[in-house]
This record gives sequence, structure tokens and C-alpha cells, in this order.
Amino acid sequence: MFTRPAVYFIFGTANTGQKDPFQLLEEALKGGVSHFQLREKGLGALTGQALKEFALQCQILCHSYNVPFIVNDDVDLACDIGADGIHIGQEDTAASAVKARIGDKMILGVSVHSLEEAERAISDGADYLGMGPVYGTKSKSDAKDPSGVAKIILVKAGFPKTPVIAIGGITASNAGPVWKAGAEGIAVISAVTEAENVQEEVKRLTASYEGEYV
Ligand code: 3NM
Repeated sequence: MFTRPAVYFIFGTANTGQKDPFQLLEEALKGGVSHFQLREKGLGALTGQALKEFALQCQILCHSYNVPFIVNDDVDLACDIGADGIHIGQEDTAASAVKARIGDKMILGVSVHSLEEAERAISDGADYLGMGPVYGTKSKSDAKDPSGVAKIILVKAGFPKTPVIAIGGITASNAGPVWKAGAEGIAVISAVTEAENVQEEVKRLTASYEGEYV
């Protein structure tokens, strides 16, 4: 489900700027992203039926490339459209409650920032852990201070079997330490949404695992 090196792409309409979101997503899929998460947040975010239709179109596109479609936060939306997964933060609905609702039908991802949060998330049923921000990010206004890879190393030592997806300011040129820390994957917004050549950038992100572009 999270074979190293996973390149987990995230966006919402707030991140895609002047670009057509479906075209951007398709380019990223052609480039070889392994997972996609719809994170629709902020001023002007789609809601209700418009959000549902947008999500469904993203999901259809992901499925045509055999890529899992994951919804951020919105458990109702994820269940409504039959998403492949749901990702929640520490401030969202409790992981145990989400797990009780989705059972084993969906992938459950939980953002954690410490060994204690990781332990709780795993016992609540998390299939993977999101950890960040590794570096400074401009894509999440309420992000915590960057913590580098130290916490990833700690969590991988404690829970080697649970996949960790690192996030926050990751690019093809700074991903090296993240892979060395033991992360199964890197999650990115701006590295892909702002790339001049999206397909090429996704390939560079994947290749960063082998150090080809680092
Ligand atoms: N979550 P970019 S950082 C969505 O630390 C998100 O939990 C984070 O965007 C966390 O790749 C982040 O442009 C934004 O830095 C990642």
C-alpha cells in the first residue's frame, strides 16, 4: 500500500492557482505519483455538491491510473463517494471514531508529531502516519515549526512496520535526508503544483530516493 518510494501528491483548489486542477492532477498521475489526497481548505474552498462533484472527478481520474484517492478531514465526503482513504490531523475527528466508522474499507492516515501520538494513532487503527513539517512550508498556514527528520527517525525506530509519509517543504533536492530517516514516502503540494513541468518534477521526486537528482 505504501511501497518505498511513495510520492504522495496533495492539493485543493486553493493550491492550483491559474492551472486547471484536472490537467494538473493528470500530469502528476502521468509522472507517477503513488497516492493523491484532496485537501480542500481555506477561503473560497468548494463545499456541498460542488465539492462532491469535484472530488468524484478527481477520484475517477486517480482510478484510471490505479492510484488511491484519499480525502483530507471530511469523513462524510469520503464515505459518501467511497474514497479509498481518509487522512485526519490531531485536531480533527478522533482516529478511533473514524476507524469505528470506516472499518477496514478505507485506508486511515493520521498526522502525528511525536512518539506518543504515533503510538495512539497506531492503536486507534492508523494504516500510515503523516509526519511534518520537515522543512518550512508556505502551503499550511497553521503548520508547526519545522522539525527536520529527527522525529521520523524516532517513530520509525519505535514502529518500524507502520509506513511514515513525511511532509512539509519537501522537494526533489532536499528529500534525501527524509529517505535516509526511513520514511516510506514524501507528501508534497507546492513542489508539484508550482512545477513548470509537472511530469518531470514527479519523476525527479521519485528519483530522489536513488539520489539521482540530489
Ligand atoms: N501538512 P508543501 S505541512 C498539508 O506538517 C501539510 O502536517 C503539513 O505543502 C504538516 O509541500 C503541509 O507545499 C503542507 O510544503 C505541505
